[in-house]
Amino acid sequence: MKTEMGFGILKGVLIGLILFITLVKPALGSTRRYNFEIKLQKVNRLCQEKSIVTVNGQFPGPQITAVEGDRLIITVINHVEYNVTIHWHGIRQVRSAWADGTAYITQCPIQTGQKFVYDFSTEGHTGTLFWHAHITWLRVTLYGPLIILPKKNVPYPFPKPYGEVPILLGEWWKSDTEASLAHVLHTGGGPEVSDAFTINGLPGISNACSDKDAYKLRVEPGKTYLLRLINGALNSDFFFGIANHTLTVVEADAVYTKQFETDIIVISPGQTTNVLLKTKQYYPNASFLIVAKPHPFGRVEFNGNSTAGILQYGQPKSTLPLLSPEMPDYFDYDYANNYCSKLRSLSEVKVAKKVDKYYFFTVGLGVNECPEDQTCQGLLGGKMAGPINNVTFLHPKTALLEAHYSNKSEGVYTTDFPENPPFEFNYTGNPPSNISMATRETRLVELAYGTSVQVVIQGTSVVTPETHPFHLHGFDFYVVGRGLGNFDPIKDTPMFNLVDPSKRNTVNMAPGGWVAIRFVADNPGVWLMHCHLEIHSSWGMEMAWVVRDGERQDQKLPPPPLDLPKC
Ligand SMILES: *[C@@H]1O[C@H](CO)[C@@H](O)[C@H](O)[C@H]1NC(C)=O
Ligand SMILES: *[C@@H]1O[C@H](CO)[C@@H](O)[C@H](O)[C@H]1NC(C)=O
Ligand SMILES: *[C@@H]1O[C@H](CO)[C@@H](O)[C@H](O)[C@H]1NC(C)=O
Ligand SMILES: *[C@@H]1O[C@H](CO)[C@@H](O)[C@H](O)[C@H]1NC(C)=O
Ligand SMILES: *[C@@H]1O[C@H](CO)[C@@H](O)[C@H](O)[C@H]1NC(C)=O
Ligand SMILES: *[C@@H]1O[C@H](CO)[C@@H](O)[C@H](O)[C@H]1NC(C)=O
Ligand SMILES: *[C@@H]1O[C@H](CO)[C@@H](O)[C@H](O)[C@H]1NC(C)=O
Ligand SMILES: [Cu+2]
Repeated sequence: MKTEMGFGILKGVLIGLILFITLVKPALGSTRRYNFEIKLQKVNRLCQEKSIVTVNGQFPGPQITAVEGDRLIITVINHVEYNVTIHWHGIRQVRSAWADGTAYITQCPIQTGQKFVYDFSTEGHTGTLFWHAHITWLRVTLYGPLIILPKKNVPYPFPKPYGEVPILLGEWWKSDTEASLAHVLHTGGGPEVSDAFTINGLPGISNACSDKDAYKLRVEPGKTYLLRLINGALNSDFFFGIANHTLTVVEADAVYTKQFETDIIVISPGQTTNVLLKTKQYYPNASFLIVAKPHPFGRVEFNGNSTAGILQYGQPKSTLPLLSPEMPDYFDYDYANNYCSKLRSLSEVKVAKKVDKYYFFTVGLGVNECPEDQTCQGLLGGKMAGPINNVTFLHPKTALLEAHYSNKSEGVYTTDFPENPPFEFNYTGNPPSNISMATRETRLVELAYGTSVQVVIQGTSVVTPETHPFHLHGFDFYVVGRGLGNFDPIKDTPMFNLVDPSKRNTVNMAPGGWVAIRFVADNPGVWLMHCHLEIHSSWGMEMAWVVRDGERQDQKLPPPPLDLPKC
């Protein structure tokens, strides 16, 4: 009797213990390994065969899929003549800054014949992200989805979709983008443009040589699909819509949003957006175009041609009429700005009310000096530039993170990046205003661990007002405010949304507008912040934050991996 009771108690304790362990112990993710062989591959687009740089011969590149908490170990082996790094866009790399993949910021590039193992955790992320090359313009073909599914038994905040589909928007260039970049940086003039935009690597029906050139999404009636949109284009924002279908936005940059319906979404380079697509209850007697229409970052005609795929119910019937969605005008910045204003976090969030450091960054076009032995094609006889507070970023010859870690910053970088522009002017007044030569230097901001930071990014109309999708490495930030014209701290600060602002890694502003972001610098490392329009970042529209170690052991940057490439 007594022993039986003893056993009963023991059993109870055991069950309790097991329950305790399963409930309290964080579920350890599994380890997923991928091999990325960087190699050339011949592909046919726009009626032309071209050799492109790919991962494993695939274009777009392979999808990485993980469950939140999984550890990813990705071995990148470089078989091409170019230097390569791969960035895991949107992964915060908490205490794993060495794996961020930003050339000359967190690592020296992986040179021809070398390999490097990226090793990082997906803890704290769910949703749609992507990976891409982070050196020169190689990301034109080196990009692919990075999908992180919720942990087991954690549902989406919407009914489980019938299907999930990645939709990558990109560019197709007939010319060699590396040569084109070298040329534009040498002459200092304006950039060339791509020949077509793409959906999942395909230029679409309006640019097609054959049936195979357009992306087709085959769907069943009466179902809900989750479309995972990724803007991997070098230099274009997009409007995106599907004829006769309304989309429900549920996530942006791998953070759930308050859901809202829209016919057309707006997506900038570096951004991702998840939408639900409800298909019709019947097989409609039509095919529907899936359209990505470019939305230029400046008020000049770039490549204005949309790309279109097809949403197809059941089996294709060649006689079906093709329906087009109604798209905003090419230059409709109001539509884009209103769309961005609608994004809100799903639930209430705790934005730091206390700000330790305020920064005001003017971003826009400018000019760098022309070397003496050369004539340049930019304004004032100089080279076109993209200064932030009159400083254009100069990539160092060695990795900043290594210099920081080994206390050897001298001669590599300084920590006096200006907190404000050199002087006040009417930033968004009638252009051209205040054009002057900007410097080209490696200046950073150094932050103590845990600093609460606010940055107002003020677009200027110097030369001409343009949009700038700003991406921050190492952190997500809250978009607490946005507006048109000049930021006014007295008038605008009280209007900030500290209740349910969207949290993301890339934010865009209207031409001649501003955005205010907040983040807490609780991740040690060196983190690039830059415009995700490749031409602007190549023109130096970049800066970096050095975040020092905290006091505690788990607030310190671990030593570099042994196989970290050397410069
Ligand atoms: C598509 O939308 C147009 C315009 O609203 C409408 O006339 C047409 O009937 C719709 N077609 C289908 C198949 O839903
Ligand atoms: C749009 O496409 C047409 C046909 O392919 C092409 O001739 C034209 O140059 C393209 N427009 C732009 C702005 O690239
Ligand atoms: C860099 O300096 C800090 C503070 O003086 C020191 O704790 C650390 O060990 C140094 N790191 C290296 C790699 O020398
Ligand atoms: C700045 O320029 C704009 C456009 O010319 C003008 O509307 C605005 O009044 C100016 N603001 C100030 C403070 O001068
Ligand atoms: C820029 O604006 C400031 C303030 O309005 C003015 O003092 C300065 O002369 C301007 N510089 C140029 C190059 O226009
Ligand atoms: C920007 O920097 C350059 C070089 O130091 C300087 O000549 C110029 O006056 C600066 N421009 C402004 C607007 O401060
Ligand atoms: C590749 O990177 C190394 C190390 O930074 C550098 O010395 C070399 O010039 C680079 N090669 C090219 C083609 O850019
Ligand atoms: Cu920009």
